[in-house]
Amino acid sequence: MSMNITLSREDVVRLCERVEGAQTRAYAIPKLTDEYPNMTIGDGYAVQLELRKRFLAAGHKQVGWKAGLTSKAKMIQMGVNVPSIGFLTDRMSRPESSAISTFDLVHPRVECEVAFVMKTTLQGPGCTAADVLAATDYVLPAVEIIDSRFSGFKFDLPSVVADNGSSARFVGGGRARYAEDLDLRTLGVVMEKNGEIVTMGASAAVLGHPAEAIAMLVNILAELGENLPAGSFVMSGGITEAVAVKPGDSIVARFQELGSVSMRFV
Ligand code: 0L1
Ligand code: MG
Repeated sequence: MSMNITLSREDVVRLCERVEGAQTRAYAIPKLTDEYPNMTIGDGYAVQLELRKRFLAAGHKQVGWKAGLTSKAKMIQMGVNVPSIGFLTDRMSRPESSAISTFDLVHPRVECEVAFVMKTTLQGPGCTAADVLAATDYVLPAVEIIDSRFSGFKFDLPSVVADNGSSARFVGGGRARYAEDLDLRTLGVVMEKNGEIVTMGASAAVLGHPAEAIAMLVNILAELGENLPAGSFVMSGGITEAVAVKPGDSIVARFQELGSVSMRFV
């Protein structure tokens, strides 16, 4: 992946302000490459870094990271072929079984993910799934509520990365388990919307093993000059495609061995 930055500092700040406005005031914007067709993935991460700095300066606390676009189903659904990463803050977290407002979201969709909590810091490059498992404290089931801010879901990788990988909200829950007590590759998951099964899959859909997605995330962080600190909460990416939600919908994600995570939208 090329982390080459072609945008000027002024353009990075301009695009960051555009994305920040769309995220905090919940409106759709055209994909950034309409105006900057030569934007690279590195440019996307430069905008994302600027956004992270602004949120942290405003008092948000970073709690971890998310890997995105890590399953074939997601890549096909979104028409991209490389995974992405984004940061997670305390403001995005919602309790299990809570009512989640859609008023401050653009087009929310939900994904079932395995989340990892790290006990030791990981540093790439060259991080492997085995390194990830050795550094993991425990895993737990999670639902990510993604919210691409781009009109008509028209986007490409540089735009998605700049928009922090569509990160919006997340809910961790169920039962925390030690990774060594599970076969993390073959965990089944079923998502129900309003009592009906809408999608299902197995965790191997995420790059063959969810720990592979965390290793990829650590290696992307290394390219950005960062590590994955101990204590981080990290989501490994949707096992199935994302499902749209609207006010009135209730979601239950049932994970084999890990219990379930539920929420409703208002
Ligand atoms: O969490 C993710 O898989 C990132 C998805 C980015 C694109 C989208 O909005 O679906
Ligand atoms: Mg996701």
